[in-house]
Amino acid sequence: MKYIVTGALPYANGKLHIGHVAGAYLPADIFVRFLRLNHEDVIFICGTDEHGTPISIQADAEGVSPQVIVDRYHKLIEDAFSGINIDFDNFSGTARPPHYRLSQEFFLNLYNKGHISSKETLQFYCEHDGRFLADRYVEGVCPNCGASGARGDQCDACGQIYDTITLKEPKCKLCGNRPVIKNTRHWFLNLEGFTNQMKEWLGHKDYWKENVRNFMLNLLQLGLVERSITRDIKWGIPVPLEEAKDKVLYVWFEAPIGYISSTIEWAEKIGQPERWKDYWFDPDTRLIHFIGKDNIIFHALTWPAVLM
Ligand code: B3M
Ligand code: ZN
Repeated sequence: MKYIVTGALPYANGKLHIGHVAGAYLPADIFVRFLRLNHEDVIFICGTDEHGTPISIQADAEGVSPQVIVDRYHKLIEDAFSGINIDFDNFSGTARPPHYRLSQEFFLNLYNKGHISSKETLQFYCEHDGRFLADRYVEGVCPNCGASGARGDQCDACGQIYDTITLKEPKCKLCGNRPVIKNTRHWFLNLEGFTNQMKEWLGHKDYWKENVRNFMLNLLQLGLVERSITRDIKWGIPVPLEEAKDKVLYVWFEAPIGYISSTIEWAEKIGQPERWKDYWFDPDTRLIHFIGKDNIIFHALTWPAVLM
């Protein structure tokens, strides 16, 4: 049996801390060592997550470009992992050109198959800063559980994702002002179309942790909806459509594709450029993701749908 084991790609916006290690990486490392002791065929894949508002907010705060932040923390994180003997087969980063190309290919593929559509949406816009407030640029009270400190794209307290403008008491992260609501076009992944496949797939996951499985079953019961996968920010992978020139792909759409682009980089480094396909294209390969609890929805819903 072949195994692809991944550790969630840490954002390149700060140092690695003990919580990261205890949460996702030490368990993954133990699992990989166990598999290897049993002579299993396993690759252990990771890298840094280098896009999205976590990176651009840090860059804004320091008054440098996002690439400066990415380069600095990629190195620090990689060194920290080797310092504690967590040895990935490959440790890549999502701001590298091959990852751009692969992510755009995924987008176009889904688009051409009719799984992506666009529509005008309402988004928070800060008149003081003159920008749309994507994801972490806006904070407020979670429309689902009422926790404060919820962001535009997700609440870390309950793990839910929601329509940004449903966030209560919104405040611009940059200036603290209350944003207004403005129109802008975005592209959406139509998850409804994957309902039956997701049900069937989830039905076999009786070995998942109960909280993860219940969270997912509950989502299915509520009904899968479309999720926006583009953003009005500058730092990111351009949406590969003429009519979306000024938009980038949502970080949570492209970051998991980093598991594949990191494996491709590995195959190239070992001089067998086609070797990644042995893992990713073999239907018997077991793909095991080690993640934090606020990453559940993206690894158990959107990413599997994209792979389907
Ligand atoms: N960077 C979230 C996090 O660090 C995110 C994981 C991506 S895995 C594809 O919490
Ligand atoms: Zn919440």
